Amino acid sequence: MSEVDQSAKIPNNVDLSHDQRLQRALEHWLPMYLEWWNDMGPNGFQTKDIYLRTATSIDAGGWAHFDYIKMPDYRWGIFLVPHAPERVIGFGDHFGKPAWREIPGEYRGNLRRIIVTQADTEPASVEQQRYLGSIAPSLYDMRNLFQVNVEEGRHLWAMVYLLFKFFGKDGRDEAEELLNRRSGDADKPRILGAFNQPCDHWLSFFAFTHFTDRDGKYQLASLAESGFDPLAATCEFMLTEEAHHLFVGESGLDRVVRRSARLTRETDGDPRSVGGIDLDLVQRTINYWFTYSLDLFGGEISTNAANYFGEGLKGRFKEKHRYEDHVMKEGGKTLSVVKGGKVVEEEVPYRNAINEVLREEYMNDCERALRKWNKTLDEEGVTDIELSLPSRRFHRHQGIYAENYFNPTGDLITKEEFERNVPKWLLNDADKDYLVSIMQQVTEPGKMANWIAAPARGINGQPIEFEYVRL
Ligand code: BYC
Ligand code: FE
Ligand code: FE
Repeated sequence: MSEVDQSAKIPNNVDLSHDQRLQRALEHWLPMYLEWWNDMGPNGFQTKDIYLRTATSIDAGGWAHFDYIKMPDYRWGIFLVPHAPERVIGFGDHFGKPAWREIPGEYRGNLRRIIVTQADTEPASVEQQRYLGSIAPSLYDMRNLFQVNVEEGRHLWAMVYLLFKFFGKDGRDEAEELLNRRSGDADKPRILGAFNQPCDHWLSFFAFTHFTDRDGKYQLASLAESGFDPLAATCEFMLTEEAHHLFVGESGLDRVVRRSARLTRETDGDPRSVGGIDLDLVQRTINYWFTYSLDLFGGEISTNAANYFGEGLKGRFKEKHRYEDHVMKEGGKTLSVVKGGKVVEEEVPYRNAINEVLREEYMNDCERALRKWNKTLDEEGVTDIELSLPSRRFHRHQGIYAENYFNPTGDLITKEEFERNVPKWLLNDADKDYLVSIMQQVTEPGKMANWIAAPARGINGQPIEFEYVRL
């Protein structure tokens, strides 16, 4: 692994200049990527100066540089965290053997699938968020949106690098397809469900960056354990950027909760009368994005997942530190399954339940955030309302619960009962209309829309009233 080459057309620390074929291939893809960015990236702000951070190094301390730039001039680069040459595979059937620097032939198909699936989510999220700039609640928030967008673009680069370097013609074809699929398109949709759902307002944006980017954190962390070392190294660096996306989501929802609580109190329970957001609507948004994000972990019982683990391709969250047995050939995991119209416990072989192991890590993390938001409600003097996460069985489209209907508490119900309650349980069209009606762009530095509280502090030590976007 060499130093970061900043002068190159594509900044990188993978010695691109010594691999002419790969460099040419990526430079050939660059204009196609830019065309996609201009068509599908943030709408209406491409010529504005935005106060953005750019990854410039892999040093934990000073890895990013902040400055005003125009988004299309962002330096999308390729950065891998350097790994010791003696790194070994940390789990599965090859536990303890040297990590792979090249693709093991027998796992080429599975690795390609994992990498393409990961890659596909990155541009999808940019597409989903492309109209949010023009209804941003502040310049601070607008800047954060664009920061997330350029970094998701970089995450696409991270995956496309792997496709070009290790998968030959197949990789080049996949890289082009990544720019051809479109979020929500009936004919060529993005691969995973959540990435085809609309994200038309900032409540969804914050819930998406909180819940859906958080799936990203857990998936990337499991891939950072991979025995295929280049995948591990690139995912490890992506996690550095991901922390900010999660901050945007979690703190954004916290600010909405704070403001909603205050307005609820001030208006005697009718925050909508002053253009605020009621806490029921916040709850429906949580229910919606949390459940679509649960689907992103795949089926509870999955041979794909068992294979990925056994083959050493995809580990568990913090595999080394949180687990003792890294092979897990024996043993099982108890799941709640639906049998004969009832929810009953059943043990399944552990490796087959590995998606559920990761999903549970994720759910605990989501619970932590819920406790924080409920504390915020408390601080604002709202004590009769609590936000909560719905059951993992509620509103699922993947896995063993997808065939049945459940209420948010996780009890089996009929289809009719479910459908009757959808407007109460899930973000819906009327909610969308209301939210879009109250979200008008706020352009005065430091000022916030009425439906959201100010953040605790600005970005990179700048004050909140800093001009984060020069309009
Ligand atoms: N929607 O064995 P199963 C991020 C498919 S987010 C649609 O149950 P498996 C980001 C599955 O593909 C992180 N289809 O699941 C966040 C399979 O299809 P085929 C993204 C789904 O394979 C915000 C079938 O159902 N990274 O980075 O064990 C902004 C049966 O699959 C869904 C990754 O996902 C779904 N939700 O696990 C920007 C990591 N779920 O083969 C970025 C790589 C499953 O029958 N991906 N299916 O056609 C993986 O590790 C796995 O593919 C999954 C699925 C965990 C997603
Ligand atoms: Fe990402
Ligand atoms: Fe992200």
